[in-house]
Amino acid sequence: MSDASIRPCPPDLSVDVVTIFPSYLAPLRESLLGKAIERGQVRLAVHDLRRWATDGHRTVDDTPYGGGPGMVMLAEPWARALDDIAPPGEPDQPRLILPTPTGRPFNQAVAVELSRTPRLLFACGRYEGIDARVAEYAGQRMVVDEISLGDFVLCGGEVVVLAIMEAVARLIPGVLGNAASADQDSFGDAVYGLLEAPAYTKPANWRGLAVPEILLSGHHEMIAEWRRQQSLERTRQRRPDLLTR
Ligand code: J9N
Repeated sequence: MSDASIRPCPPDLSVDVVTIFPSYLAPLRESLLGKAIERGQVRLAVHDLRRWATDGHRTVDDTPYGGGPGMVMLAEPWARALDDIAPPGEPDQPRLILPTPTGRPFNQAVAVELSRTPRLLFACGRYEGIDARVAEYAGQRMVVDEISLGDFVLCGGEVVVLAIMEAVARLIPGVLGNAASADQDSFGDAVYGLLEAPAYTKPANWRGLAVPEILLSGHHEMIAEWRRQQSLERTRQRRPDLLTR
């Protein structure tokens, strides 16, 4: 058998991140995702957008047409980055994730969807966003997904990538210590159904605060019923929107 036929297994998930702050993404190599990268189960490449700048000053932004505050990221460095990472005409194009406060809201269903996508390419915008033609250009050959982490404003997409990748990584079978796929369903229930009941551990009395008696009783049926009650009450108080859906 020739050496050429001996090759490592391809990763389950391949992730590219383009940013002007590559060190901001260092936490991606920690913890469970870091271990998956070390095992070769996940491939991660973080790229500095300035590598694809076209001038000596490594400029990646300019003033907005139509006026207004702040700067808009130039289309050309982004297009060069996309063309290098995912050359046009090549099969198996990644899904392009664009973090933006104007995107579709991120939630557990989106995390599940992304965990089943073999190749993700995150484009971290800063300032007042990326020239809108970049999404149009990428859309000519890849699925473009503009995603919001919630109704608040961040300075850039880097923290969004950290959050999305943590949510996605724990759903990849074998990335989590225990059976990730089994966990997926119960966590799905917790997120889409009701909020979880409060949790307690030893000691039963701590600084004058007691664990609810029922949890010490050993009556599994009644405990389940109590938890259900707590879930309902919490959800009614904190997330009534979950009950009307
Ligand atoms: N949900 C969300 C995303 C953002 C971003 S992405 C790039 C700049 C700001 N803020 N809030």
